[in-house]
Amino acid sequence: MVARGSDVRPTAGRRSQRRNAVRLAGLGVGGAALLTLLTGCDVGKTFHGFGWPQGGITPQSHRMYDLWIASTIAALAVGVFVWGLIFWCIIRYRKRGDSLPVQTRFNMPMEFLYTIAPVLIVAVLFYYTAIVQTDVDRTSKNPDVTVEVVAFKWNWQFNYRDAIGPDANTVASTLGTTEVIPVLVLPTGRSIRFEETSKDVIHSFWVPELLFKRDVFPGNVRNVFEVDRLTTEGAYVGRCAELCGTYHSMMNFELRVVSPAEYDQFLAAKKAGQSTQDALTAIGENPLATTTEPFQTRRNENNFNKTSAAGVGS
Ligand SMILES: [Cu+2]
Repeated sequence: MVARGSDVRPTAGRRSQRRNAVRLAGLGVGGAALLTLLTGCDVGKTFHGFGWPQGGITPQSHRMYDLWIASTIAALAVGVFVWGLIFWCIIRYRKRGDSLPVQTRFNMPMEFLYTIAPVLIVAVLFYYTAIVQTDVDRTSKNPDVTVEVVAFKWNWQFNYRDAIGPDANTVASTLGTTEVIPVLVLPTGRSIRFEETSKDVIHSFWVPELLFKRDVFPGNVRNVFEVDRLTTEGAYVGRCAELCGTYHSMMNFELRVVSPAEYDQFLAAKKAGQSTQDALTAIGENPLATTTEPFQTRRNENNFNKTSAAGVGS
């Protein structure tokens, strides 16, 4: 029969336990110091958002970003702790002889700890995820601005509406064409509701700076989302993020964020019958998109579908 290690070297075992306790305490203090150091600076900025895009222009985008950073730090803390335990065990308990080490099976506190701890971690992550998700998905009955986003192959139409829902009236509209990128003008500081619908296939409305995109469905579907406000004036490229056909990658638009006064002036000019370009010029903005340009298909009767064109003509 093989003697248990603790039977052979009782005092050595107790010394070893004390050393382990000291090391664990050291690890805890070190981890706490590291966390303090990391939270003392802008962790997200230091580590480039841990892969999450930075520079969001809505409160919702910042809440999603904060959730990501906090989740990543929590995951890293757990990861470093587990990696530490693995390497410590590999080195500390490597084989030194034929005698069995101290056996720790059925250690109830330990078993309890590694069952409860993961459940707690998942519960906390779930709690904060549910809160942020509910917040991002929240819509209201009286947004300050409602814009209907109509997608079609392969461009966009933006309708400024006088109320929410499919029965509201369009008071002004901007339509993208092959020659002109559609510019969606919206104000800072006001709540904005986007109501999306498609004329043909599934598209996806995406402005990277919103850190959010949502599919645009055809049929009797209005996909709706809201932002509390846009925080930063400027020009932001918008894209279709759902593979919708041949020129999907060229289906760009521009979001132009202006001051509320300029927005009111722009909308008044549009209501008076001015083109989007003239209305943009009237508020001192560049009349054409500055972040992207129309895609030249270079299609004409000489290089596109020659055979059938010849057939039709004859
Ligand atoms: Cu598309």
